[in-house]
Amino acid sequence: MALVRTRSQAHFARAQQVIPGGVNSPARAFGGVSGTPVIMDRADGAYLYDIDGNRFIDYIGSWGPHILGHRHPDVLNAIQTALEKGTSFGAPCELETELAERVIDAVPSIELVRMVNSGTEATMSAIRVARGFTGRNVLIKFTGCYHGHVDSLLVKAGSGALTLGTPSSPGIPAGCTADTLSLEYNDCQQLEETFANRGSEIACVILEPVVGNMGVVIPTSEFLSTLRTLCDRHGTVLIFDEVMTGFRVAFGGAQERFQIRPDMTTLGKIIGGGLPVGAYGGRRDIMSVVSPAGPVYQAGTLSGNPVAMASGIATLKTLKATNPYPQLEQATSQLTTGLSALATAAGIPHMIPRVGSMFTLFFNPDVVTNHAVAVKSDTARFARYFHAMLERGVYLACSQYEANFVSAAHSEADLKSTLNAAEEAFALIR
Ligand code: HOZ
Repeated sequence: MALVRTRSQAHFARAQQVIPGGVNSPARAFGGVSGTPVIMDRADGAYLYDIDGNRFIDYIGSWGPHILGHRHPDVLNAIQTALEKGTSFGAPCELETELAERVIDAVPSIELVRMVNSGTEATMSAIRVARGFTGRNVLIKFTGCYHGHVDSLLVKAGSGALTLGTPSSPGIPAGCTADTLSLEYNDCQQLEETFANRGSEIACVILEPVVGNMGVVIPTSEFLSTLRTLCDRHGTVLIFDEVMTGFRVAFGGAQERFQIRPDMTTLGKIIGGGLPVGAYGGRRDIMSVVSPAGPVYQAGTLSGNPVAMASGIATLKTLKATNPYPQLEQATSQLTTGLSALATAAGIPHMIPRVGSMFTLFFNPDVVTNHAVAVKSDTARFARYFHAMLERGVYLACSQYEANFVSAAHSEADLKSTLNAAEEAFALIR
């Protein structure tokens, strides 16, 4: 029997009257899979509940923040306690220093850190700081990586931009992107050549050290070490955008997992525990140029917001105390191994890159190492798979070019139900 979603559909029609495309972020619009989005009512643990009363096993976790599952009691308690004391002071508070200390403790390459409100703000500010520090303008990014909707970074971008076929956006003056070079991920030769030609002009290189925004793409160790070497050689600031991977692929992020020390790091998602928090930080000499310590300006009315800080602190505290990472690794590996066996049995060409608890099922027989390979995926088959899983109560990222996330709240039974759903879905889409 088909899932009843009449209330969701009616509400989406209403939302479209007052919100562009009916959504507040394009990645949610089901643009890559067609149909109408599910309108959510509440969440708990590993589940989302929509306004029609359907329950879904959630593999998005709000696009990454909910590594502990929804409504973790420690996080809720911390938010409630902070709320009692006020929602925003517009003045320093103790909580922002505590979260900064916890971030620095977990990520040794970060010596000073500034709190902001989103990943976009974090990357935008990090780029400004790198340019201010080096006195150079050129930046390198990688095609298919997404670093939020920053003008200079919305060039050949991933995530919703890639899904909706607008990887570079109108509304951005050519001048904003004139100094942005977009290279192919994992291509060491192209990187070497670019540095050989323009090394002295390059302020920074920014990358997702595991890509989540063209689906999960794993860096080669040669790629990461080449980046480090070239940046050192040319005095270029190496920025790891760990908005998605920070506290996700290891407590200390991808830099801990791969043992590469960037000069700057951007964070978001998990450090807010589900409330809006971003952060950027790095070497003391670089971060010392940030105002008011130095001349590079960056500010925010709600930055360091006490409720958001409390949520982030509780999340990091719980992650440190419970160390769910081995369990997440095991559960996600069990899930992706199971999915791969079922897809193979159904004769469906696929690849499932996984790092820790992030994974993407690509309907693509080739190893996805970069954007050029990722876009060869069978997105029509993905759309059919997505809807077959949704019908069976499994809520996946609604694009081939996104990561899925397993949380500490996903049980053995949830994984089993997901695999049962996938077996039926694969039979329908082969
Ligand atoms: N940029 C996020 C996924 N890669 C999407 C955020 C959202 O739409 O909620």
